Amino acid sequence: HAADAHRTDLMTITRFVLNEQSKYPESRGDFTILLSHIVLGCKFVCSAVNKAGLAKLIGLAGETNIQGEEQKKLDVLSNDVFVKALVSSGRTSVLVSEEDEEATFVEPSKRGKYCVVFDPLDGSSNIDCGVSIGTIFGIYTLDHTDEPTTEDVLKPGNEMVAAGYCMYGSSCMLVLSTGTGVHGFTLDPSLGEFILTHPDIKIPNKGNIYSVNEGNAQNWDGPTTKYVEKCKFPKDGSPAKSLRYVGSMVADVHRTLLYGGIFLYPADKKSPNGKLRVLYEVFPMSFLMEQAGGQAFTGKKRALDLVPEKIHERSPIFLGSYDDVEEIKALYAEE
Ligand code: P6P
Repeated sequence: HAADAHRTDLMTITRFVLNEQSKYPESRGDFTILLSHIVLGCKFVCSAVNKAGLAKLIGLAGETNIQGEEQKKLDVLSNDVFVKALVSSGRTSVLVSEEDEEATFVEPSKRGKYCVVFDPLDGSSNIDCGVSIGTIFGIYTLDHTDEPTTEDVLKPGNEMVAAGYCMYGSSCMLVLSTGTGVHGFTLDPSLGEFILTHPDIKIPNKGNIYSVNEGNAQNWDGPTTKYVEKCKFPKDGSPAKSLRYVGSMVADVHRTLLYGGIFLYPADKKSPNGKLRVLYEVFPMSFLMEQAGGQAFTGKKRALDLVPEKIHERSPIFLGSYDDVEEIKALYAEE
């Protein structure tokens, strides 16, 4: 049984990544050290999120972040924890966070060969009502020894070497890909360890769930409108799809990854580039979807082929089951 294996085999995330990295003889364990610091950040945020209501951490910090959203104390706390953990790992040179207007350039003595882009607490507007929220991250390698610049993170998602998210919900689950499939680890609070519970996650080729904020329907373009119409009123006699929309990307993407279906945050008249951020929402989730056998599309191209020009750039995104995304690609191709 999984429980027995858990008790005796203890495949922790650190052990799992060490196994993965041992396949690369030249690896010096830098990635494993980087990941262990990301895991530390996730454990801290998980504990803080679970105590938020009690520790009066909810409520406004009185500041607004560059997205113009009111920052909640947990946002600020999570961001501080991740920045400190990543800098202290000594394995990073450039950090981009949803919470910080400018990139963070690590001081020379602590620089390493990775650049990390992350949203420390995505979906944070849901904190006060107890809806699942999460941390999303993507990892690039620094391919030079000169002074690091934002150019080192303004790279297409297809150059990411790893990506993942940690969902703080009924359980705390870290989903990770280092380019060889997608694996899910569940935090065992009694051990303080993430244990491998979902090895080699594959998304179903087709799903019967669509996930979009229908409240934006009046602003959608033709292909998105046609696609959603098709989900609700299928012409070929197939059953209508179910709508599931949490409004927290990590929760919506996690359900899509496990159950199949499609998640859409389209462009609309109000936001011509959609709402979700390329570096630390679109790219990591697209990386995971492709690694799980699904795909991710921007309405114009493969999401991972986007080349961002600004660190907080947005993009429309359609991601999930391979066949479902194919359908919306066909509608955009007709346009
Ligand atoms: P809307 C949360 O604020 C977030 O950034 C994502 O987590 C989520 O998918 C999206 O915005 C929800 O946006 O416009 O539907 O509320």
